[in-house]
Amino acid sequence: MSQHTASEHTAPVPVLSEEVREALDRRQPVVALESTILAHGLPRPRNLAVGLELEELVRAEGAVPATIAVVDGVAYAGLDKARLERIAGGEGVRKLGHRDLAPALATGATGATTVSATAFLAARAGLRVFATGGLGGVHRDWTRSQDESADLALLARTRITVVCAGVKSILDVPATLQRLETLGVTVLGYGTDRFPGFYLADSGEPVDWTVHRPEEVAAVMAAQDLLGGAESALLVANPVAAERQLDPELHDRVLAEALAECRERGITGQAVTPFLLGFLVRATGGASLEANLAAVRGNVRLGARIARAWAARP
Ligand code: PSU
Ligand code: MN
Repeated sequence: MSQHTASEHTAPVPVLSEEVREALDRRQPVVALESTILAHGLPRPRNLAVGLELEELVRAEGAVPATIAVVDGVAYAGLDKARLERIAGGEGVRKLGHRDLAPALATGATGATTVSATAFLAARAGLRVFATGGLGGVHRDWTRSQDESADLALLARTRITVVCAGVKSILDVPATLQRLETLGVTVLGYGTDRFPGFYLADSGEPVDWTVHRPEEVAAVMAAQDLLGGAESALLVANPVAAERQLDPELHDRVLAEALAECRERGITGQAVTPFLLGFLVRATGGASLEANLAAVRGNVRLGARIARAWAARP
């Protein structure tokens, strides 16, 4: 019987950076960061600067960053600068959801990980806190297109805490919240009883539970473990600061224009999100990008504080 021991196929999944491994060994706080937002969600070359800045924000809060991506068929938690540059460079960098990980590893592909792939790899590495911008969700027109991000189903079966600013208003927000309820994913509003609207502090939808401090989030995480059973995630919905949100009137107007243009041009499937996001950036003169970045920075800072509270538990 032959044995297959090619080293690239026996690397641990994910490979941890030195810094991340040491922090985990010492029970120090670590925050997982997503890479799709860098490779496919932000314009180049600013994306690389943002990637480095987010890692620095985590460190400034006393935690260790673990940016997650697949480079040359190897999954990493904690990227060195060269690998972060590969991911931010864009050329040949695929978008990898959870289901894409196996073929990416098997074929030596390079790709940025979405929330579903990042949450999966982070949990596998023993990380408990993950900060991102917005989750994928249920798309408008979903009754016809059946377009619903794999993020939701993956979070229903993965024990991780995800800090996000809600879901983008280009999605069907009430339907996304309903699906999270059906799937049994717990949602906490951070300092708010409203579900945030990514670019906006308030999507117009309520949330059932409100917390105000990182220690309260850590207490809910501990209670999840105490309950046991289904390995669902915990969503911490953290609104962008009101003074940094996109002007709601401008938001509603350009969103309606973007959706109409998308329909007219017959854009569908994978192309919808990049088209709408690009349209919003142009139509708001870059203001949507600034609100987007403000939301992500706030989530990363809060993620680090939650990771600290979690690491400090008795
Ligand atoms: N929200 C953002 N920017 C992004 C994404 C979401 O503000 O780049 C990315 C995330 O990686 C998310 C993914 O997991 O889009 C969802 O993609 P899809 O709908 O194809 O599952
Ligand atoms: Mn989709």
